Amino acid sequence: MNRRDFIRIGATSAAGVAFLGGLPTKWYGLDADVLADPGTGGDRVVPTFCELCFWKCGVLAHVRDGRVTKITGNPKHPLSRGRICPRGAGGTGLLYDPDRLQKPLVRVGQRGQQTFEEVSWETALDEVAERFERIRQRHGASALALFYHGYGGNWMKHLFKAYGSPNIAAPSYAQCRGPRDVGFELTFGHPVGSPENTDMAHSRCLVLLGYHLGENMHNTQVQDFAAAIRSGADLIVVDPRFSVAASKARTWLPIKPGTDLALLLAWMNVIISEGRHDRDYVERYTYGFEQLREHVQSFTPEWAYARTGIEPHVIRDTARRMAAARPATLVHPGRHVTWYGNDTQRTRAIAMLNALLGSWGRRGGFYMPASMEIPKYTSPGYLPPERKAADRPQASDYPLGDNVLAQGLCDASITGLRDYDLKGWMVYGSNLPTTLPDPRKTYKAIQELDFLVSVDVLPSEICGWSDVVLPEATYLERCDELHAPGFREPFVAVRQEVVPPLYDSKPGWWIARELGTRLGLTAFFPWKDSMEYAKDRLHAAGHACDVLQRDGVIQGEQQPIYFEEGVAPEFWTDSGRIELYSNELAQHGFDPMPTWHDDELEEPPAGYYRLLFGRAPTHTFGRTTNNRLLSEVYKENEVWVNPSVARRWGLANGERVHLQNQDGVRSEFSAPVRVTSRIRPDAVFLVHGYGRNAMKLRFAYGRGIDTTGLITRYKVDPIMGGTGMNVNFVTFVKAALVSGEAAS
Ligand SMILES: Nc1nc2c(c(=O)[nH]1)N[C@H]1C(S)=C(S)[C@@H](COP(=O)(O)OP(=O)(O)OC[C@H]3O[C@@H](n4cnc5c(=O)[nH]c(N)nc54)[C@H](O)[C@@H]3O)O[C@H]1N2
Ligand SMILES: Nc1nc2c(c(=O)[nH]1)N[C@H]1C(S)=C(S)[C@@H](COP(=O)(O)OP(=O)(O)OC[C@H]3O[C@@H](n4cnc5c(=O)[nH]c(N)nc54)[C@H](O)[C@@H]3O)O[C@H]1N2
Ligand code: SF4
Ligand SMILES: [Mo]
Repeated sequence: MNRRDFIRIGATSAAGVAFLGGLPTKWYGLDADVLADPGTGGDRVVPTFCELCFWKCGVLAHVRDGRVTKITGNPKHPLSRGRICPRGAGGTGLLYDPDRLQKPLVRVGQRGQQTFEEVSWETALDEVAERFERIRQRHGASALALFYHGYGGNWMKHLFKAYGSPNIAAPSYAQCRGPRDVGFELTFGHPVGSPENTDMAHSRCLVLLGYHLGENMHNTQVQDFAAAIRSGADLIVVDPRFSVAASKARTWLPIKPGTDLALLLAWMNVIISEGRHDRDYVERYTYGFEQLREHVQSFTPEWAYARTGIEPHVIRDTARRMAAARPATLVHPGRHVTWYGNDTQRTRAIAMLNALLGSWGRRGGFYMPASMEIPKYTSPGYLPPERKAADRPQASDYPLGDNVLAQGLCDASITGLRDYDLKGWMVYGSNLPTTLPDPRKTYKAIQELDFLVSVDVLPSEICGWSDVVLPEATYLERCDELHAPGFREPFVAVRQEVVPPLYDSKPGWWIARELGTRLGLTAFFPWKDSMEYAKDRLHAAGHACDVLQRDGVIQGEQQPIYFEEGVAPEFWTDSGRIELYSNELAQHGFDPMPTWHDDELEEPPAGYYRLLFGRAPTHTFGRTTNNRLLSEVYKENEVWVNPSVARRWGLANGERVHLQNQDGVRSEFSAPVRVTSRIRPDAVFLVHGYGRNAMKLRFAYGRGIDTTGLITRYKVDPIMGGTGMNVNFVTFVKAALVSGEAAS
């Protein structure tokens, strides 16, 4: 396979978009048969799982002469089924990235100046352990925080729990999917999880609100989406932007940004007032239907039209189509849902709409995941931490936030904002300056820290600000914790070393164990290496390790996954039923049923446009922007601008602009304008992950615009503490007018 082949997998052009015909829309449907596998040709093939994003697809890494030459999908692995997305195929671009961290680094200049000295692992680990101990002695273990993302983070979590810190946070909660899982738990007593328990392949009607599959490339989701389209599912896509998914839809609803809740309420109004809900299901399983019926009475399609811009007859028509296909109708819960600060209520409305359609637990709706029982490794129990997490102003804030809030830990590192200050951070696989909203605050917090250590594979922004940088081996060079999630079919998968670590990089488990030993936590790390650890767990479950190592995955027996197959309908809510009305929310002073509040949505000031962002199919935000292989296809983001707006500003297609937000913050770098009627005139759109300013990322540096820098405002979800980030407005500054900007 040559360097360009991998991007063609499944690519065809969009069809059936009469009113916007001719717009190029690349579609990665992940069809298995487009690219014939040329075979192993004598290569050594090692099964493992991917880490280019967090879906954890099973892959087969082909090795020749000690080099990984090719990565393909593992046909035996349920999350890939033999296919992978373009990013996964480009994993060698990370393994052989010439900018990789090679040796442990200790800062020599001022923080943020990005000047370091290479040291031995002994020196680096001693330094980290000593600094941690110093902080613990002065302020307690709770003064240390861990931020993490990615599967190797499990080792660091174990280390921090053993050390006794409660301050462990992943931005993939409060900056990503937290509100959705809380909204679904409040309703069904069950989160959606990852992989999502959506039965999309069998849906006869599929509704996507912003969830932009085809650009968002979570493998199995995209495959199931393609399957639904192939089998003629009625697809309704709600997005202010004509996304790739919208290009596949029978109906695209170009909603006014931030008004999805109004649309959802109107859909419920139509379905209930026309008696189209699943009466039997609602009667048997739900709590509060009468209250809901009354509640949605005033939310008519005419009422919603004034908010959403979607015409009443379209709202009625789409509601009727959803009802006609029930229970095989799936209103997808989405994933990155921290948008406007009312996100738990919006996703709860999605959950409730599904409940009215009877789709939870039903084929074509939501299946009930099954998982393989793999006992935990027996190590000493963690002692409860001395203090609560530092992430909230008061313990009673965000009462339903069941994870630690990353932005809250950042605040707690700024003197005087919390009742105790954090003094040291470890950051594993998370690039906080491009991830947490309002990076001005992130930098302030970092400057106030006594100590910051990062564990990374590339010299990202966070590394540039660290005191010690520990170079981790990439996923192709290390073994990790076993993966046995809830899914359609139970399975357990292994990540194993494909090639030995390059340079002086080390796997996360080793780093955690070495630090643990230095911190007096040897009892928590009794295993020799992660393979021994994995074998121990597998044996306890009665599985053979050699089979797992050979195949990459062991499948369990297929179990029933729908109510109609005999799965007992169980809802872990207070009432034991699906809660359309939530007493729990009412007790905490929140709306027991989602309600629209006209005053909550701010309008853009004159001359400003709402800043929206999303994904590109060949990149995982900033994680891959330095990957030369993946950047062959897409090396810089563009500012999507509606033609009417471009005309008003005299912007030509391809002309470079900076964006400047409502607080006067201007993007450090510029990006080309893409004039397109695929975006509403009240918003602009960018792919997130560009505009990197870490100097040692020699490829990504300075390409495109960083969305996070422009997100100086965010709206916190009062229910669970997620940070709604779609609340910033930007205007254009032509690059030609910015002094010092070279024309390019
Ligand atoms: N403005 C804005 N902010 C966002 C989003 C957005 O769309 N716009 N999206 C949000 C979402 S959905 C999420 S999930 C979060 C994610 O944000 P983060 O938690 O920051 O996750 P990543 O961006 O994946 O983290 C990338 C870091 O991990 C490093 N890395 C990559 N592979 C490895 C590895 O194997 N080991 C180690 N140790 N490090 C590795 C990379 O070099 C990089 O420094 O961001 C959120 N923040
Ligand atoms: N290729 C690729 N795939 C990925 C990732 C990646 O980085 N790259 N990241 C993974 C991760 S961590 C996550 S969480 C998911 C995120 O993937 P999603 O959950 O699909 O993404 P979001 O970033 O929330 O949504 C972006 C879409 O929402 C639309 N949108 C913005 N505002 C509104 C609004 O008010 N209403 C509606 N209806 N739509 C709106 C945008 O136009 C855009 O199309 O993707 C995953 N998959
Ligand atoms: S969806 Fe793509 S990048 Fe993510 S794990 Fe799967 S192959 Fe890797
Ligand atoms: Mo995410």
